[in-house]
Amino acid sequence: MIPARHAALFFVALEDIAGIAPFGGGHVNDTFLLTLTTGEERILQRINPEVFPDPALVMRNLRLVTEHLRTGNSARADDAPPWQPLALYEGAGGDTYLAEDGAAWRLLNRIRGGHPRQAIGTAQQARELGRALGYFHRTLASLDSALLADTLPGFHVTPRYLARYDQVQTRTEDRAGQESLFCRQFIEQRRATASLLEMRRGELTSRIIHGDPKVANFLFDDEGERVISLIDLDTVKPGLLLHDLGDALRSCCNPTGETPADPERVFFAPDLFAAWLAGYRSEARALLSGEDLRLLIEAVALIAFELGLRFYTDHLEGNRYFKVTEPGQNLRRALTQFQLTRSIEHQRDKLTAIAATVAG
Ligand code: GN1
Ligand code: MG
Repeated sequence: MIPARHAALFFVALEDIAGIAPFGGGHVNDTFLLTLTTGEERILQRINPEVFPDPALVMRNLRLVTEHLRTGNSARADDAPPWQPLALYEGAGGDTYLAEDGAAWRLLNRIRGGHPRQAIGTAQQARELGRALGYFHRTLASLDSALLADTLPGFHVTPRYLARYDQVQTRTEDRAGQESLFCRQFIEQRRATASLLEMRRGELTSRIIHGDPKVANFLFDDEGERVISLIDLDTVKPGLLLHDLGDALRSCCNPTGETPADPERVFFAPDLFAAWLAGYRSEARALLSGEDLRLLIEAVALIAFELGLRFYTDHLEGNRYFKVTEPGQNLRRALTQFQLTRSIEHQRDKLTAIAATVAG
């Protein structure tokens, strides 16, 4: 991998650079904050080729999507703050990325006054997250999904992750210990549910989805209450709306975040669920079908389970996919998602009743 400073020179002149520093908490790509001598800030990013085998396709999707979000003319609700779209900068020869040894480097705007959160705590914030994803879906519903490539084939196909887990767990030694035992039992008990969304795919709504609408990818304004942007568009591609709703809700309704001090205490908050769903429906009511709504709770539990399975498999494989900063981190991330799955399962009836009321 070339140094970030070297990549930056594809986009800006050396004398215009005041500093470059690692930035953000992404698990997959390498991200840097580039500060110019004018004081302006940009986001410099290297797309991880181990995860995205064809970064050129990622960049093509990104160009189409950012352009559509900028010009798609989709009004936000009257009381919503202006949406701040992501934008790409051109580099040498007008290209939007530097190809380097299978990877791609790109330069994006830093959203002014935008602040990420790792978790949220109030119903108002949950409602804002729901509204923002609803706005995003509604705006991209007018972009022809056939124009977008599938940059990560099989991304939310849970049985595929299960098959990978099955391969890995037979040949790893690192599966002793209480926590690992818990994970293995947890996975076995839910094996049969893994194909739920795949089996029903034909009956569910397909649209352009974000693919990774976790809390940390929404930017809040300076006061921390209103969402002004949605970042990390690498996984935007055609998919099931329920993939996005499942992922957004498993993240939004977990007030302890993805790396709590004690995974045992993780729970799924019904009040945040109700607020999120009301916010989403205020922007995108027409997109969801009755069948989508009927499977909503199962989808949230499934995406939480899927992410736990991905983290645990990566732990067994030696953390090759998700970056870690300390040993055992992917195991703890897995325990967190499994605990969350269990909390959703325990509250199934209550959550179903909430969904029926909000959607009714
Ligand atoms: C990964 O790279 P990052 O942190 O934006 C992952 C998502 C997970 C998320 C969990 C391409 O996203 O699927 O839900 O971590 N992205 C990819 O934090 O695998
Ligand atoms: Mg991501």
